[in-house]
Amino acid sequence: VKILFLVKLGGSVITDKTRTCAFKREVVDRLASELSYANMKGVLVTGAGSFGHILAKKYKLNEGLTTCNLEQVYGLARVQRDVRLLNLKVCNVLLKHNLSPVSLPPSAMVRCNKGKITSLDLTIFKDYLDLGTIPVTFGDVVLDAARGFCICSGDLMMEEISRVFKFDCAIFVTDVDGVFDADPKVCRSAKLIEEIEVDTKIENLVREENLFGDKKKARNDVTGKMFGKLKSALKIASYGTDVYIINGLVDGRLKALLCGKKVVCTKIKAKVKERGKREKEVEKIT
Ligand code: IP8
Repeated sequence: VKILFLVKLGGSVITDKTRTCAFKREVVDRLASELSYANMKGVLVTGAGSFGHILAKKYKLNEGLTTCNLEQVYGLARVQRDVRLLNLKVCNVLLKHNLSPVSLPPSAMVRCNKGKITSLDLTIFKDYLDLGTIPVTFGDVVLDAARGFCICSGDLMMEEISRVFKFDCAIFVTDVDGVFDADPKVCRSAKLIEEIEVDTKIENLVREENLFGDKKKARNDVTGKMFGKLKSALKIASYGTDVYIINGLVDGRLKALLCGKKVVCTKIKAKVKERGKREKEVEKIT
């Protein structure tokens, strides 16, 4: 039976985060060739990078609808357009590599309440998978019952999809080798954590000397953007799927992992009880 993957191409890998709407075509082209080489079967998620985060911050979209709403609504429309554009750019590259991506925008499929997904018809993903396509969804701005709208990140989509589907493996393709015990950009002796158990407390991963008495601040500083990712990864692992955080800027690493080889990465081991229950094929959705 073919292995079923859930892969997120992070915004920092597929875009230049310092410039608005800067697409890293060469990197995406290489990653697409790696997916194609491995004949990847599964679902893809694209992060927003500089196609989403810069304007989302400008228009304060993470706060939902506030008083200056007309400007915000315009901002919402721009960000939705931009993240869709990025997703289609990725799909274009995938098509060139003979893959069959189908773009599925959360703005048209997802409803949230206070930032949590309350409705998403995942049978659409299943049916597109069964057709032999690669469903490709992404971080987006979606409707929210309490806040008008909210940001639905690619990580949140990863969590929701893997809560219902049973994937064999989830991969976060990032711009670092994995999770470190200290900030590798600041601390020269920072060590890559190769394996994390599903019930690990994130603050226990941080080295004692980095805590400075303020655990919360320290763990944010240390793991940076990785903190949120790790939370998502632990949740996905708790649903019974092994999760890998890998560096997509290193040639061949994604391909090797998709082909079942051992690579430099952080692996978050799935909850054994859940893994035992897991079927090899997509679970029947009721
Ligand atoms: O890059 C964020 O998605 P992410 C989506 O997966 C927007 O965190 C609209 C900023």
